[in-house]
Amino acid sequence: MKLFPENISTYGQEIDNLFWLVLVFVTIAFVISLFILIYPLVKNHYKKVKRAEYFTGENKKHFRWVTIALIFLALSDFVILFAEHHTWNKIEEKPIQTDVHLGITGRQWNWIFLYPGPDGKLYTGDDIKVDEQNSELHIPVNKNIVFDLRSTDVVHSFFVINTRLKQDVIPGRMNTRWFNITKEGRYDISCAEICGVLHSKMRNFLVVESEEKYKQFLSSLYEKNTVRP
Ligand SMILES: [Cu+2]
Repeated sequence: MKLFPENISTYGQEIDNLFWLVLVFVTIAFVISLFILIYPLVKNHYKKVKRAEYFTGENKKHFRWVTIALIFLALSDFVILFAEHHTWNKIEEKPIQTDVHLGITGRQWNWIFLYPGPDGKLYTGDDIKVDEQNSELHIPVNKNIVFDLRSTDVVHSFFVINTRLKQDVIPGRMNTRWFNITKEGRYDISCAEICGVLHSKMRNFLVVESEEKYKQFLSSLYEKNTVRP
């Protein structure tokens, strides 16, 4: 049985593992809480004494159980923090080598892609902007793709489920994130933050292709955007 959408990024598996770890703790806490809630209900249902008692937790015996529950929750939090530390650092920090640097901007209601122009550098005069609904973001496979995330209006969230990356984009702030995609194909880019009436239409696509095809795509993009006299 396939529970998750296909993972295509180098760090996706680590995120999935963390998901399972969190799920284990949450399930244990859920089952224990339900037991504490339901067991006395069933046990006392047929008893004559119906009055409920109120425990303030000051009694030593009661206080002990409150403390045990607290310690269990705190410990599981620490285990999760410890386990996620490495993965989160990796995703938050830029990779040592940037192969492709892009700009991605959220607006109501599509993602805007900024490619470096023929000089290969972003934020120079020849950058090319693609600002269309349902447009595709082309990137080469097996390369470190670093992108600056921004918003022009409200809070959006850049989400490519197959990469396991979800990042809020905040007006007035820039967040830099990266991924390295190991499988060619066409994937959904969505917005994971309700951002207005057409939020559900905020959909673009990630096209992962060979280096050759990516270069061809860039050349055709440059040709299209060249202003001829
Ligand atoms: Cu949005």
